[in-house]
Amino acid sequence: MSQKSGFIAIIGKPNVGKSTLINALVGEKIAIVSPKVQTTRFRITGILNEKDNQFVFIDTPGMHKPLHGLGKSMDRSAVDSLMDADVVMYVVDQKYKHSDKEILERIKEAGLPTVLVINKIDELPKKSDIDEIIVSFIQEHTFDEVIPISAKNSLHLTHLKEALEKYLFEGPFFYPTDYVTDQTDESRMSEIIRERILYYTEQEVPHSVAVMLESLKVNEELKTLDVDALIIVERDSQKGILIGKQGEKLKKIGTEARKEINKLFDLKIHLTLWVKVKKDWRNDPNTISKYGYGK
Ligand SMILES: Nc1nc2c(ncn2[C@@H]2O[C@H](COP(=O)(O)OP(=O)(O)O)[C@@H](O)[C@H]2O)c(=O)[nH]1
Ligand SMILES: [Mg+2]
Repeated sequence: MSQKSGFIAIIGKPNVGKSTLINALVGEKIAIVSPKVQTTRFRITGILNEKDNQFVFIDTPGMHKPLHGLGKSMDRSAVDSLMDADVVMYVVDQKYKHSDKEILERIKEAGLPTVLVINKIDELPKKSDIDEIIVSFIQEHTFDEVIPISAKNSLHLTHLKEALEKYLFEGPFFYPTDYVTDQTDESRMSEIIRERILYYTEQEVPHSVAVMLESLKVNEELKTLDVDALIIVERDSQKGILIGKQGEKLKKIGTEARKEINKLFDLKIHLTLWVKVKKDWRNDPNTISKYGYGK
């Protein structure tokens, strides 16, 4: 049998479960997940090798109407992913709405085969609820396949992979078979820290936060990796919220992030978090790209 591979763009509105899906497909945390919108800020690839197939999934920030510079760069990265893709998964978690129209038109313009993925079916009590969602979409748009799944419970993912396999191309693999992502370890670590921040903060704080690793040093004596991470917020008040009473919150964020990183990379890190205020960084193109979100 010959090798087949392809790029699969995961497109959809914020919060439909795109990042949960890429993690479930690859079987490892590639992209962070949260109930808050705009969790994913840049395009992330997740690589799955199975038999003679290499699936390169591209997770994207959700398509939405951008309000600031960071939002614009996020929206662009979703559109760009269409240009690289061989097939698109359009992920939804509810019936067709007018706001789906614009996104579906962009996909149509790209001329790519499109699989409609109905996610979160674990939350739907009746099979007829799934059917209603399917009908609402196929009345409005032509899809090549329709697959209901639950990314959270890994339900029907085999079915989904079989559907996608048809759109892979014969040829050599794009990535070595031991790669799960093209993100750097540093990027994955700072994302895990950001995920913990999203978990423990509310309202405007999650959207105002950026995380950057300042230094990584191997401590030969203790056989640990010493990591300094800088958390950037937009206002003094946000810095206060993040640190919490007597540093309680920041400590919790640090402890949980460290555990998660230790587990994921199978190493012992010693993590120190710093918080800095940089006013209005989300509208500063230089800062956006410096923090790894732009091009
Ligand atoms: N019940 C249920 N929740 C899900 C499922 N997939 C994702 N979620 C939840 O939906 C929220 C958004 O998920 P995320 O993957 O960050 O969405 P994204 O913005 O599209 O990347 C999180 O709270 C997930 O736990 C699913 O299959 N079932
Ligand atoms: Mg996401």
